[in-house]
Amino acid sequence: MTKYVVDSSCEAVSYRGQRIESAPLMIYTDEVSYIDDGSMDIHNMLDTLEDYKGRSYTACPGTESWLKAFEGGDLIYVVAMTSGLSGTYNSAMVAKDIYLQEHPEARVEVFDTLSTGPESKLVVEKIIELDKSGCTFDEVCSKIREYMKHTRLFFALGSLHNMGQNGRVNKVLVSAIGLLGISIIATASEEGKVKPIAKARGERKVIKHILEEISGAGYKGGKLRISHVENEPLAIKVADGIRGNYADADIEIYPAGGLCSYYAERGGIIIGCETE
Ligand code: X90
Repeated sequence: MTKYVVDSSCEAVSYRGQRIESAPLMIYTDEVSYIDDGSMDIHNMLDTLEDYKGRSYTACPGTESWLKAFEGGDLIYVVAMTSGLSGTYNSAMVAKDIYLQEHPEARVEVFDTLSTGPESKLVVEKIIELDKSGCTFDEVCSKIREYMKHTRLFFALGSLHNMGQNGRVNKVLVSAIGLLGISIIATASEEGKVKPIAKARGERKVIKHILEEISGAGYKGGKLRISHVENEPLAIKVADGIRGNYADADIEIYPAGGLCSYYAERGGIIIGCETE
């Protein structure tokens, strides 16, 4: 059996009727914990953590979660979020070794997307498309490595509090964001880390920056995926802006999952797109 496996930051459970296995990350404080398995109450988590005075943390999927997702597979494609910010990829590689010892005939390929969210989603969608189109396992793997050179991630966040407290961005950057309605527009760097592009005050400027970045990156009307943290209006405005230039753009908008909601925080949007 062929299996398509992602971590929960990828926010994908199925594609064109094909089931996708998801290994959950976790968000926790000293008092509560949330497992990002599709059943968690994201709205409640955002409220709870907003009022919470102590620290909060996240944890990548453990090897057991990956092994459970691999179970029964003999051709297994794994899409893992950026190794530049998370242990997710490493943990998947450990699980791969264990799985192959028990199933030496199986094939397991783990992709480090050096990204997350909607860009990882584009990758798993492409894996499924290629696999269903009759490519061999090795062909899918080499085409995916090429495909990942032609996708990008952009995001606009109104707060970097949770990224800062977990050491995922420079502290100096954190303090300026959120004050006076200032958002940060950023991208995933080539090393899979947060690379700031601009600060902008007000939604109109945020949209302008995002549209400029997307077109500057070489987006030409292909696939574009937007996940948002309780901010569908902003996602729709960005999509409308894109459709102004590319009426037939393949765009999907959806609420962010638990892990991305925690880090992107209320109001944030994350965009993955294909580039030429
Ligand atoms: O605990 C863990 O291993 C998870 C750590 C995840 C850290 C970053 C998650 C970011 C989620 C926010 C915007 C996208 C930033 C991506 C830059 C590569 C979404």
